[in-house]
Order: sequence, then C-alpha cells, then structure tokens
Amino acid sequence: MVYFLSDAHLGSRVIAEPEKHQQRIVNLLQSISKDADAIYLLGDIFDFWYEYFYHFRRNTLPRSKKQYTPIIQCLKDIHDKGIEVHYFIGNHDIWTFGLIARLTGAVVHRQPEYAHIYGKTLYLAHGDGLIPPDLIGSLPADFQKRVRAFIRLRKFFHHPLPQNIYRLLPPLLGDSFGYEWARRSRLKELQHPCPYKGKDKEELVLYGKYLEEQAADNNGRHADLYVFGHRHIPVEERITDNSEVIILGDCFKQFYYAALSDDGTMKLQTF
Ligand SMILES: [Mn+2]
Repeated sequence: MVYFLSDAHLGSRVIAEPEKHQQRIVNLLQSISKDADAIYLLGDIFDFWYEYFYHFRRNTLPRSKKQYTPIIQCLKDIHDKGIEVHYFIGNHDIWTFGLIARLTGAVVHRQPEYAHIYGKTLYLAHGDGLIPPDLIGSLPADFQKRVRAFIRLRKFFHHPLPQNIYRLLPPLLGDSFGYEWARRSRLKELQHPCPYKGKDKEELVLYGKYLEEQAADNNGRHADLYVFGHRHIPVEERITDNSEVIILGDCFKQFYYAALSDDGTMKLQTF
C-alpha cells in the first residue's frame, strides 16, 4: 500500500491538546507503516515551520521545535525501515531549508510532482495557488480579489529575499509571529467554513480538469489520479473516463488519509 495524508497542522494554537494530537498522527503513521511501500505527506503537516539561520546546519531539533520530537523520530524510524517518505511543502511549512530532510531522511518536494505507483500516474501537490489561469478572471469580484491577494502573498512567501530576511530573526520572535498568523487563518476557517463547492466550481477539481485538457492537446501529461491537500475537505471526484481528483481531508478535525492499493485503486479513510 501507499499512503497519503496532509494538513495535520501540528502545533496549531487552536488545537486544544497539541501533544495528544501529535500522538494521534504518530500512531496513524506507525500503523500504516506496517504495510506501506511509501508514505506521502502532502503539506501543512506543521501549522508553522521555519528554519532560521540560527538553526543552520544543525543535526538535531532546535529547542524551539523540541515539541516535534515524536513526529520527527517516527518519520525517521519509518524511513530507516526502508519505506520511502515524501514530504511536500504546503503553505504553512514552506520554510524548511534542509532540516526536515536531514533529520528524517524524507525526500522534500517544493513543487508538484508526477509519480508512478502500481502502474498509475499520479499528480501530487499540496494544492495552494493551483487554479486554472482562465478561471481567475471569471470569478466574482470579491473572490477574485482574494485569490489574487493569495497568489501575491504566496509568491512573496516563496521568494528567497524575504525568506532570507525572516531567517535572520531570532527563532522565538519569528515563531511567535508565525504561529499567530497561522492561528488566525485556522480561526477564520473555523468561523467561515468553506464546504465543497461542487465539481464545476471547486478550484482543485477544475485544475485537474485543466491539466487533463492540456494533456489531451499534447501540451501536458495525463495523470490517472490528482491528489491534493490544502482544502481540509474530503473529495473523490471523477473528471474524465480515466482520471480522478482526490482531495485528502484534514488530519486535525476529521482525520482523513488515503490508501492506494496495488490494484491501483485509491480510497479515503478516517482514523
Ligand atoms: Mn494548506
């Protein structure tokens, strides 16, 4: 089996019992590792993860991240058993500059990737910022504004210049801003939940369709499965005869993960 999960948001200041929450994720990882060929973490495993210059070239968890010892140790143990661990950055853990890879042995992915597993082609990404280019202009004005602002902020967060400036901060200060920013975004989501918009409106489903159209026009690659995180809602939607979009639910409210079995079928499950 190959397993996929995302959006555990470990360390979030809106989660009441953070240690219990982390243990729940660790327990899941340990139990799926029993029959896993690979485990894909599709982003936002941490609610805020930043590696500062102060941490540069460390080979142990810095003091400000000591609370994550269980999950880091668990990922390392899984990797050491010979199971591939893939860590895709999300929009809350963009800022790993080598520490996660060094401490766990995981392969860190900073971009969407195609993977071939059990005879299927998968397109894997956290999903933030993925929207068909023509769609943006047709959105309602206020939503369009929000999407454009998000894309601008995303570019800023991914840019090396602001990243390097932020990396100069003392970890305590950088983290207090970061966790607060993340807490606000979680609170916003809890106050204004955004349920599934349906096949014709949900951006990530439309993005999968868009990539399939590109593939049909020979401008891109076909994928059998498009797997995303980010939205915190479970979605299994067929987009063409031979293509499906899976949005992993979250791992802090509803606790979803997906399992791909060697016959090439993928199913969402809860734990
Ligand atoms: Mn996200």
